[in-house]
Amino acid sequence: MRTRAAVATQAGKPLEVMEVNLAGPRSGEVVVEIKATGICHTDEFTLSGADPEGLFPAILGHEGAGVVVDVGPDVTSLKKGDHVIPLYTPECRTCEYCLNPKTNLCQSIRSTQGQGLMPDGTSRFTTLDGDPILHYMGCSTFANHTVVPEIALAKVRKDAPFDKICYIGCGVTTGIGAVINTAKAEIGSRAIVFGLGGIGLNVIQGLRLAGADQIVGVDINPSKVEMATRFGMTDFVNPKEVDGDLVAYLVALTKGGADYTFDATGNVDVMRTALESAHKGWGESIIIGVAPAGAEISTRPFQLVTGRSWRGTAFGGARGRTDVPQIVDWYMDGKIEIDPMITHTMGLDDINHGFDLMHQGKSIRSVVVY
Ligand code: NAD
Ligand code: DAO
Ligand code: ZN
Repeated sequence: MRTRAAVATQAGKPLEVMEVNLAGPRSGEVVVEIKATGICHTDEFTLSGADPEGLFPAILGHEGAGVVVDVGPDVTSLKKGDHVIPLYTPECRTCEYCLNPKTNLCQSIRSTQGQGLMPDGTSRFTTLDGDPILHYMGCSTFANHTVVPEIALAKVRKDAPFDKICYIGCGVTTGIGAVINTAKAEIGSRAIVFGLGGIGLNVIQGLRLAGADQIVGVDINPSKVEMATRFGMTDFVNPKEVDGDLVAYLVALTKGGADYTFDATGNVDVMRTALESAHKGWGESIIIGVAPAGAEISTRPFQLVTGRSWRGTAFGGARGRTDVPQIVDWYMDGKIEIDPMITHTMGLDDINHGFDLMHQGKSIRSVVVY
């Protein structure tokens, strides 16, 4: 079939909206009509050329929601008409990783996904001239129709709006999951969240959901304060306005350091501040941000000797087919909010404007509606 897609032809160039060919599903694959997709910082990271694993030409996008329109042989858990959210972290439920409760990093299709290919090692997308176009993170939601392995699709309820629940495909789950699954924050915790963008705001609402007593937000952009306060931030710190040592300031503000700190900036200097502002003896610092290629983190080992620990999380530690439908329920039941974070909506033809808004720091999430 033919479909419309925004193609990343090369690093550093705007996406090109064009018609492409999409081949039918092979064994274990599903064709999804994407109804809406968020534009995430990680798409920008890859498009900019900063992602060492970025491949071109490719159809980016990994934060979508849509409807199953066709299934290939051997697909058993999905049928035409099902509503789904594609998962860049699949859940096969049979690999060594899926069987270990300590991780959500299913590895069953990891190598081909990383090469921009379906599990059989080929791509379903080609240009109208027949040249291959690569998939991205197993999702490619910047296409109106895409092919996704069955194990990388969460089936969700049909009354949930696509233009909001697409955000659960990355930002919402990553932020809330970092609190619930990775930190397992307890009621009454004190926490510090560095970076109040699309991920950090969801860490904040995750902390509110978990019953944290103090939620300190740290950002160099004070325009983030209003939204973060709405989602549960109790204290705001702009590092540019702190005289002296930021760690000492944050430790004093949290009465000895935070039980949990979260980096949602991707800046390695911020990651160090986050680790060192965690409480002596038990504070945990969770890295969510993806740092530039080749960047390294450092601290004095004595920070760890004295009981702080450094951890990381991908997709909020969520097992997508199991956890994502539950997060959609939380949204539909009013337990979490999404709507205020969708600050801009546009058609596929205007997708590059969504990237511009992100560069300018004017959006939390832009959503493309097909
Ligand atoms: P964003 O650009 O919307 O937000 C980043 C925020 O950090 C902004 O508000 C910015 O002002 C703030 N910031 C920048 N430098 C700062 C500094 N020195 N001190 C304090 N605040 C600072 O980005 P986002 O979409 O929220 O993504 C955040 C990070 O999370 C990115 O690195 C992204 O790639 C990563 N991410 C990780 C996962 C995962 O599974 N681990 C998933 C999605 C995104
Ligand atoms: O299993 O080796 C692996 C990689 C899993 C990918 C996890 C990616 C999480 C961070 C990227 C940001 C996603 C938007
Ligand atoms: Zn698995």
